[in-house]
This record gives sequence, structure tokens and C-alpha cells, in this order.
Amino acid sequence: MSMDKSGKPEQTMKDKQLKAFTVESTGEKLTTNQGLRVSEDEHSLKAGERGPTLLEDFHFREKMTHFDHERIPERVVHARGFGAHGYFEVYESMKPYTRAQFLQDPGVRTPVFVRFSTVAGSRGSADTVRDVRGFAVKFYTEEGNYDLVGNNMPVFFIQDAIKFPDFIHAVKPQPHNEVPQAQSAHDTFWDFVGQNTESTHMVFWAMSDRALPRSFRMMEGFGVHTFRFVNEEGEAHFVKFHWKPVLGVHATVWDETQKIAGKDPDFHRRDLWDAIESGNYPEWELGVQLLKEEEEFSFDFDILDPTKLWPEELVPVRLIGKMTLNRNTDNFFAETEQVAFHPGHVVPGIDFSNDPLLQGRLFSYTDTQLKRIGGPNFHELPINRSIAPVHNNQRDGMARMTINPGPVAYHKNSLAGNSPAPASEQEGGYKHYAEKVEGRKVQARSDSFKDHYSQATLFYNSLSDVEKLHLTKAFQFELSKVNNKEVRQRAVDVIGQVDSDLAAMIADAIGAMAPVNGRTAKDSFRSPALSMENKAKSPKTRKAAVLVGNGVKDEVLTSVLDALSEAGVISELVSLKLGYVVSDGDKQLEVKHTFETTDSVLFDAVLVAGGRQSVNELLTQPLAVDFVKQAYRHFKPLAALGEGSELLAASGIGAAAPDGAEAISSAKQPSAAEPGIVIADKLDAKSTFSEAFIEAITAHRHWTRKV
Ligand code: HDE
Repeated sequence: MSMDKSGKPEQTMKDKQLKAFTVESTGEKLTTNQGLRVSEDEHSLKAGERGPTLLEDFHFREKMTHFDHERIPERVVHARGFGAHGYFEVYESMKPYTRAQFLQDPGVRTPVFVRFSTVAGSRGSADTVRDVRGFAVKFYTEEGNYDLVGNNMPVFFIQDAIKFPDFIHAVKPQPHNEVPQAQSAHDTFWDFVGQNTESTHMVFWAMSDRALPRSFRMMEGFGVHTFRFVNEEGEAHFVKFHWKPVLGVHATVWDETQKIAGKDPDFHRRDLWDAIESGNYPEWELGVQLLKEEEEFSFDFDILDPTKLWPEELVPVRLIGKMTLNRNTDNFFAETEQVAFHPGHVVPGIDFSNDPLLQGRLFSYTDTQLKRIGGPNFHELPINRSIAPVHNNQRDGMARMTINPGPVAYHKNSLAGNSPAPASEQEGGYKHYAEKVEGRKVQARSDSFKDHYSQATLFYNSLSDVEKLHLTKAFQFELSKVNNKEVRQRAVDVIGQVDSDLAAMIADAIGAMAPVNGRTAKDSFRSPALSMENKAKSPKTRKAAVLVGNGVKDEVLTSVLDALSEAGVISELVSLKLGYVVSDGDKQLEVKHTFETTDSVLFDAVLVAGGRQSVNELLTQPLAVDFVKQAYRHFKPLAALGEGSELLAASGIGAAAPDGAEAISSAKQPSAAEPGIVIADKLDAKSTFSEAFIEAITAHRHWTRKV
């Protein structure tokens, strides 16, 4: 990627535009908002040192008033989010399908701003709750802003926008006591599920590991709805959008997820921030599934139904470009909080379908910004500004920023030569696709939307055994938190329409009855693309905790750490105290965390370094033993050098496993006795050791381990 002279990513047009609004105060004098220099900022103006504060203290009044008004309403959904800047490049011209300028030329970099979010929780809730994740991308194209406002799951809970307030009321904290925060595990959510069976498919996604992403950088994104691409000749294709993360799709385990919520509620935002700061720029490929207009009715599902996906095996995903995030925000509020997305922000060549959920969204997003940002000029906020020039007859409104001179603010006019004038299609004017529509006004839903179970079955059937197990446990957990027995039973009955064995396992765990008229998922079609197990794997940016004490053997450790770093793994030393440990070779090694301040749930892998004294120190520390035990229980790769294997043994690892004891005693080569456990006590085996550890890290988790 191109860098500027200082080695920073080159500025995009959007960066330059934002720069004009950026105020750097380092080295400056303090002023009021009127630019008046302030001489005192610690003592308000009083009548005598012990006297009352005087109203004429304008600096105090201004400072306090601004503070009193610092909050704006949080988003009604997706309140907790985190954003970053980057750019998008198309691989090859999409001209045959769309006239969208930003999809024509592989040489063009379109600036983007992306905001990831959870849906149900408040602004201050934890990152790692079980939830759908928002994946909203604003492309600052030369033809105006294009927003692809998607989620990390390809379908949705409801088919018609009119049900959105009901669904959200059911999943949000209950209105009488505002409990529980950022959880679907409560009566009203599951009551909704039992009463509104169109949600079944999405509920399966929400109970799957997709709802527990390891990182924003490791989740897919989906436009969900069917959109249209329209080319220069006016020909349309139906299109579904996908974002495929280069690092693959990975999740945490449920126990870990809950613990991270306490140990580091900012886990996902910290992860994204750190990755960008360290130059590990996250990347996603943009994929499209395309259908000709005449293929609209070729499937056993309705392509307008947002509770249905197009199996990739039936309609392949074509990768058409790549998005790279390479710059963190300068100010969270100004950028991430004030960014306003809208599925109706489109450019020529991209159009809508009649999906009734999408149609409703086209109303909701402007409306919500009016409330949240306080008026109709939210497009003027720096983060929302288009890089294409804006000219129209809109004037006034709360906090208007542009100064539009002249008396003429209407169309048509003669006094300003009829400008600003509508543009022809050739000049880039947006023309709605001339779809033929006819029908009676009805409040009804098409029969083609009535199948609520087939694709839930497809999804369930396409999962690996481990993913199925996690999903089963998720249902068991969530429904165990439901107090009303009838609500629990109805949920089990609905699940029985997808797979009766699954429903029976859930029923057994929650004191409900197995459904009598269930179906079996076994014979249904599978879509391997739906399983996370079949996605890319990479050791890059994974975090390894390296457990050390004083006297640690540094020679072999250094070579292992070098190998890890070369593979892109980030290693951080954990010890009893912050500062340094002194190695057997008298080197000072910097300790990043203590056992009190971190936890194995915040790492992907654990390496116990060798050295008699070092391991003895670790063995005296119960938290070190717990660290290893917990990483093992969460199926994480564990490696030990030399005497380090004793800490594993003290944590019950290896010794408890059938072949483990042997592995620990005198392995010359890494032990294959247990999946994801790499042990070496011979220095000459170091290269093989590093390779085996990196391979174990690449695998993400070692599910066959019996814990
Ligand atoms: Fe949204 N949604 N939504 N949604 N949505 C909002 O807009 C809404 C839906 C999504 O980071 C709100 O600015 C309705 C599907 C994301 O700022 C609001 C319906 C998908 C974000 C709204 C849906 C999404 C939002 C709240 C059903 C995936 C966060 C604040 C008809 C394709 C954007 C705001 C950000 C935010 C309404 C369903 C994605 C109220 C009415 C389906 C990623 O306008």
C-alpha cells in the first residue's frame, strides 16, 4: 500500500476533507468558544474567596453548559459500535452488471468508513455478548455516498419492517425493570420466537458460534437483502452482497465469551484498534451473488424474503474487490458516534428490490438520525459529508453549516439560470430502475414467504459436529434463563420443526417435553459454505501469552518468539510482577502483564517458557496454574519448553490424558498425544517446536480435546 513521506498510509480525499475540520490543540492557549483567551480554569469567579459564584463568570457558564449537553440519544439499536477508516478497490470492472463508478476501475481507491456494532446492548455494554453484529460500510464515492448497512449474518428475524419495533422491544431489556442488558436469554425474546416462527432461521444463526466472534476482523458481513445492480443499458441483475474476511471466520467459546465481558468489555474495539495501530490492517473481500431478472422465480424460496439466503453452492459468490481498514478515528464521538448510515444512500447502478424489510428500512434510517443528531443537517457533519459536491435548494434547519448565497432556493427558476439543475443519466443523474409493479393494496404477505423452517434446517445440517454441539448448548443456556414454562415449551416445539433430535436434547436440559410432531434435519441439503470450519485459517495477529519467571531460559525462547513473530503471531510476556524478568543469560525481558491484570481468555494461545527457576516461580502462583487450565478448557493451543511442561502437568494437562504422561516425560519431538498441545524439552527440536506451535495456533481451537 502506498505511504506518505512519514510512513503513514497515504491520505484519501475523505481524509483530506476530514483534516479541514480537525483541530489540534497541542501547544495552544486555552480559549472560550468565542476565541477569547482564558486566564483561569480552576477557580470560578466568586464574591470573595469563600463567597458565592457569580453569574457573570461566562467561562464557567459556557464550560458547564457544554458539559450538560454532551450526550445525544444512543442509537435505538446498534448503540454500541466501533469504527475505522480505510479504502476499497475493485478487482475488475463490473461494467456488465452495474454503472456504479466505484466498481469500474481497479486503479481507483474509494475511501470508506466502517462501523461494527452489537445490536441489543446499550452504548456501554460489553463487546462479547451473544448477539448479531452490525457491519455498516460507508463508501465515499465520486458519485456520492453509498452505504452498505449489513450484519454478520445473512438473514434476519422478520420478513416485514412493520414487525421491527415488536421484535426489538422483545429482545431489548424488559421495559419495566431494564433487565437483562445485551442478552437474548430472557422471556420476551423467546416468547417472540415462539409466536413469530418466521424468526426461526435467524434464531439458529443467533444461537450459533457466529454470534460470538473472536474479532470484528474475523467475521463475515452480508447485505442481507436482495438489491439490484443496473448497468448503462438499463439492464438489471439481482445481487446479494458478502464481505469475506481474509483471516477467516472464528469464534470464542461461550464460557470464555462471558468471562471476557467482565475482564475486558472493550475486547473487540481494542482488538480492532490495536490491529490498525500495529499496521496489521484488517481486510475483507467483497463478494456478490448475481441473478438475472428472469431467474427471480427459479428457487424454492422467494428471493425477496430476508429470512432466506441464496446457498453459495446454487449461486456462487464472485469476489470483486477488497476493503482494507488502515486508520483509526481521531475522535470517537465526532466520527463513530455521529456517523449516520442509511440503506437508501445509493449511487447510480445500485437499486433496491421489493423486499418488505428493506422497503421499511428506507424510511427508518433518516427518521432515526433526525432524533439522534437533532435535525436535518446531519449530512453536513464531517464524517457524513460526501466528497462529491452537494448542490440543492435545501436551506436552514438546526445547525446549518454551509452558507448558500443568493435569493433563489427553488426549482424551477429563471433567476439563477434554473440551477442547480437536475442531471441527465449520462451526467450521472440517478434514475430509479423502471420495474413494472401492479397489484391491489393489501395488508398481506405472499404465500412464497410462508416456509419458516427449510433454511433453518439447511443451516443446522450444514454445521460441523462441534458447531452443532455449541448451538445445542446455546439453546439450552438461553431457554434455561426463561422463567415461563409455556414459552420454553413453545420454543422447543418450534425447534422440533427443524430437527426433532435437537429439540429433544434441548427439552431434556430445560425440563420441557420433546416435541411429538417433529421433523428430522438429517436428509436435507447441505451448504458447506455455511460452516465456519470451512473458512480460511491463519496464525496472523493471534495473541500468545508467554508465561515466564526469573531465570527463564532465553536462548531457545528467543528463537521461538522470533519464529512466532515471523508467522504474524503477537507474543506478550506474562509474569508475577510488571517490569522485567532476568533470564538465565542475564537479559532483561519486558513483562507486559501480570496474572492479576490479565487472563487466558484474552489470548489465543499459551506458551510456558523453560528454565528451572522460572518454572518454580510459576508453580508457586495458583493464578498461573489456573491460566493454563482455563486455556486448556477453552481448547486453545498450549506449548511448553523444557521444564515448562511441569506447569502443564500441574494443571492436569497431559497427565490426565491417556498418552499425555508419556508426552510430558521426555519428548524430543512435539507431542501429538493431545490435539493442540506442543511439548519439547530438547533445545535441538526448537524449529520443529515452533512450526508445530504455529500450526496449532493456525487451527484456532482443538475441539477433539476432552474437557
Ligand atoms: Fe437496522 N437500524 N433496521 N438493520 N441497522 C439501525 O439506524 C431498522 C436491519 C443495521 O453503525 C438504526 O442509525 C429497521 C437489517 C446496522 O450506525 C435504525 C429494520 C440490517 C445498523 C434501524 C432494520 C440492519 C442499524 C438505529 C427492519 C442488516 C447500525 C440507528 C426493517 C442488513 C448502523 C440508526 C451504524 C441501525 C432500523 C433491520 C443493519 C433505527 C426498521 C435487516 C448495521 O434506523
